Amino acid sequence: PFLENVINHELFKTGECTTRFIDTTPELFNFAKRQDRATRLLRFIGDVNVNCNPEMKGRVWPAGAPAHALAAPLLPQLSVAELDQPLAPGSRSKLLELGPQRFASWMLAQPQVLLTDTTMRDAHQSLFATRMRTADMLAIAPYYARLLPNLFSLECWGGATFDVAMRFLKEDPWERLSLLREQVPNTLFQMLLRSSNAVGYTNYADNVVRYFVQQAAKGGIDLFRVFDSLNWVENMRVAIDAVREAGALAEGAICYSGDLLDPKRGKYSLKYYVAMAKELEKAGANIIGIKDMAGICKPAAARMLVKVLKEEVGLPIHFHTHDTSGISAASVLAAIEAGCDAVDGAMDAMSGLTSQPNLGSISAALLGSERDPGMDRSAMFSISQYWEGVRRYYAPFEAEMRSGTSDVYRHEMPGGQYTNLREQARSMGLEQRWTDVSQAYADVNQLFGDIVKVTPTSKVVGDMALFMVANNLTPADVADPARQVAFPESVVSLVKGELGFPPDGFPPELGAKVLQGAAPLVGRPGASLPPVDLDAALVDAEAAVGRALSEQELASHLMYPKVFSDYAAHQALYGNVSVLPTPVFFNGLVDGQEVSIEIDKGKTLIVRLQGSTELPDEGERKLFFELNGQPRVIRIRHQG
Ligand code: 3PY
Ligand code: ZN
Repeated sequence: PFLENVINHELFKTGECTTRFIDTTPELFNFAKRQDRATRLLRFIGDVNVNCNPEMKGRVWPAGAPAHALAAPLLPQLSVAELDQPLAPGSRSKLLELGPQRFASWMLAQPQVLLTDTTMRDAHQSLFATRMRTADMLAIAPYYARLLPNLFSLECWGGATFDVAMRFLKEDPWERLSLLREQVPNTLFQMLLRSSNAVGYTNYADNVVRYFVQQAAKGGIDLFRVFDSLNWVENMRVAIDAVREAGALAEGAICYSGDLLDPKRGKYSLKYYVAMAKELEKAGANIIGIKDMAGICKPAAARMLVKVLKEEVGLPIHFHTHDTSGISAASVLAAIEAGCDAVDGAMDAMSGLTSQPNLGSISAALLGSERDPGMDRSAMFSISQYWEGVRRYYAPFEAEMRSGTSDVYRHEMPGGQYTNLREQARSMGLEQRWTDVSQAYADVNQLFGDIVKVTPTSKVVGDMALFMVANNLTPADVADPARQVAFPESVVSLVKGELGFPPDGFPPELGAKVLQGAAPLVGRPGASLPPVDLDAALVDAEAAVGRALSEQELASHLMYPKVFSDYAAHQALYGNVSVLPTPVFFNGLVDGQEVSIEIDKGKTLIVRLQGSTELPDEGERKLFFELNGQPRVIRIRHQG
């Protein structure tokens, strides 16, 4: 601190100070007192109590579910001795033994269907806006490792979780990955990667995508589900190559669109899907994923698609869907009957609605069949009971959706987008016009030429739909060449080709109207983006956050520079808030409440809030805590 004061002193900076500088400048000895970890956490809790966690503003707890009265989620009953037992080898052990190629052959040779649990990624992304915190995953992780060693994979990273962890939960996605990895060394970890958009919404330079994949593989990801938001394989190659180079499993995913059973939707035909699967196989994929992000792959379509893909490509097939319609388990079972090698689902309490279908019920339904996954169903149920408790913590983030909706076949919104778009509509005062918004979404899809809708293209379709409803524009108005329309920026970017192009391009009339004479890009966007100078980016990022950064943190900066520096500033002020129990993180403490917080292995703080001054005293409130039995007063400025 002394040296810092010297270097930062105005006189020192002018270079005109003499040897008497230290003697005549007493303020050099004024050291800003660095607050210890406990004090910083108390400050955070105090801030939440006085000013509310910004994440909770405008959110309400359902009646009868007060945040502070929630019981802790129930962990499965295992003794310490049982938890100390050596772990049975699992799918990851198999991958390490065989390597990716032979592992894919091993998958093909399994008579039983292999199961992926999406609870820690897609399920909460789709049910409660991706808000699940690391602490809630970490507590159950050792039980997965012990109780379900024959699970195929845990989808626990990527997609929207990367951004949301830093932006809203103020935690480090890399730390989440490494802590989970420590607890679950035997099961494959799976992530969702948006090809050239990595875990963002924009096209990154090729070397940034490569760098991100390298870091993710080093950090513990074994299986990368790679997709492109326009199903353009050309745009997926850099990511697939990087995954292969890292020695991980590359799952090349086909985003299911249209309706195989509807002759009027001829664009997304069996021929289309087979051609794409073959391209992915040639591009180096180890597994073919069918990614039904909206949950519109009907049972007969799933059966037909899996059967044909199994005949036409030599790779294992992995089916993913969403239960928005309420009947997606039928599609999963049909896919399994047709020979699908692996399928996704979520644990009971985190399944259904816009999430994945119910893994426990799928397992039960297969009992006695030759595809029986052989899961310990009572273990699955005990893990699900834990998730039931966790889900209550996040009640204010859940959408007002109580049943499946067949309307999904009309609007085709991805499960992960549905609740978000509904909330966006609400925040724009359009909650009463949800039917108009979802109809506009379907109309925009047609205006754009019936495109694949998945992050990030789905976001553009959503932006345009909201724009049309807010401005009372009909599809005919938008298409009318004589009518001026100030298209949202994301639409201009899409039509320009900044996310790539659909195989048949965008409709030329739309291009002419949106681009107004500007030329679209030629080729894939990554080909014309110059590589990022990673050394220079590190210097910039370190300057922005004022400390040295790890390689992983550089990857965070490359994905989301502003989100990352805001997160780093929060961390500098409050420390690592991911150690707080979820109810405390979101809601603070009530008077008399006591919690224990493990800030490090074996180092636990016992925090009790005794009370606080009611009225802001000169703009501040005082909170009286007890920290490990010692009184502590924290003053928090009231933000009004
Ligand atoms: C994501 O990209 O986050 C998705 O879940 C797409 O379905
Ligand atoms: Zn999904």
